[in-house]
Amino acid sequence: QIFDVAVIGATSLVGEAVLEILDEREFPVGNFFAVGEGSQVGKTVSLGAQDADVEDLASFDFSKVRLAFFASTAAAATAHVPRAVAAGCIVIDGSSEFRRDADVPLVVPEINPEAIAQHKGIIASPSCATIQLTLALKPIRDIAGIERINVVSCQSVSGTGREGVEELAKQTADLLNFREAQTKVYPKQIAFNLIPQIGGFLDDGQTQEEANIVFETQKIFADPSIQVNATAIRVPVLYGHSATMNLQTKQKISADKARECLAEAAGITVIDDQQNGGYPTPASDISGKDDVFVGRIREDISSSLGLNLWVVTDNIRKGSALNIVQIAELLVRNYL
Ligand code: 2RA
Repeated sequence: QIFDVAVIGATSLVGEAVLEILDEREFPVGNFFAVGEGSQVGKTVSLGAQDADVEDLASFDFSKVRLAFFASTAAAATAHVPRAVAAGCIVIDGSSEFRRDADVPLVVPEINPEAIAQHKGIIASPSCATIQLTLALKPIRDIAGIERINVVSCQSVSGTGREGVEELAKQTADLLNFREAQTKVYPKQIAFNLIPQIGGFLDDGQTQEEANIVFETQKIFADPSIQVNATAIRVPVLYGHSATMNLQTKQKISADKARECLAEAAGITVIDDQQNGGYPTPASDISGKDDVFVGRIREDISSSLGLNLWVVTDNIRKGSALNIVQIAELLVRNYL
C-alpha cells in the first residue's frame, strides 16, 4: 500500500530532513506535495526522484493526501491542521500547538507507540528537548523507577530554525571582524554567549520551553507523578541539543547497571569511556545520526538514589524529523 503525502514547511530545516528521511527509510509514498508559506512558495524540493514545487499552504487542498507532515510554525499548524483533518487527512504535527490536547497522542515511538491508536486525526511529536530526555530515561525508569528529574537542556540555534543558524553565524563573523553584532532572533547576543531563556516567561517564572519539557515528559510516560525541574538554555552551537540530567530513582541503580541498560536500549548509543574525550558532544559526534547519545553516566555522590547523565542528540533528526517519520511508519504499519 502506498500513501499520498504532503510535507508542510518543506523548505524548513525539519521539513528538508523529513523529505530526506522519508526517502532514506523508503516510506511508501505515492503522490508527494510540498507545501509552504511566503517566500517558500514556488521553490523546488525533492523527495527521492520526485520533484515538487512548493504550493501555498493558504490554498492547499488537503483532500489530495492521506498523510500531512507538519514541519511548520505553531501558527501555521493552528491555522491549517484543523482544515487538513476536516479534509480526511491524518496529521503528524511537529509543532507545539496540539501537544497539550487530551485528544492528541504525543508519541515517541520507542516509548509509547500504543498511544497512536487513540488519535482523532492529529498525532503530535514532542519537543526535541523532551524526546532526548525521555528516551534516555526509559530504560532506567523500566528498571529502577523515576521519582524526580532535574534537567538543564542546552539547545542549539537550529532548534529555532534557519533564522537561528543564520543569526549565530552572522554574529560570530561580525564580532570576529570587530563589527557590532545585530540581535534579531534572540533576546540577547547568542554568539560567544549563553541565553537562559527559550520561549516567553510564564507567571510561575518558568519559560515556555521549560514548562513544555515538564508537561511532555509526564504525558509521554502517562505518569503525572514524575517530578521534573527543567532549565532551558540557548547555546551557541549550530546543531545538536545537549542536556545534563540528574535523576532521583525509586530504587538504587548503579552507574554500571545504568550504562548496561542504556547500551541495550533501542535508539541509544552510549559513549562513556571516562577518559579525555570519552563522551558525546554536539559538534563532533552526533550530527546527522539517528540515536540519542549518552555519556558521563555516574552516581550522584550527594544522594544514594541519584544518577547523572549527559545526553546529546541531533535535534533536527531524532529530535524532530526522524521522530515524525517513525510515527508515520507505525501508523501505516499498524493502523491504516
Ligand atoms: C527549540 N526545542 O530548540 C525548541 C523547539 N524546536 O527552540
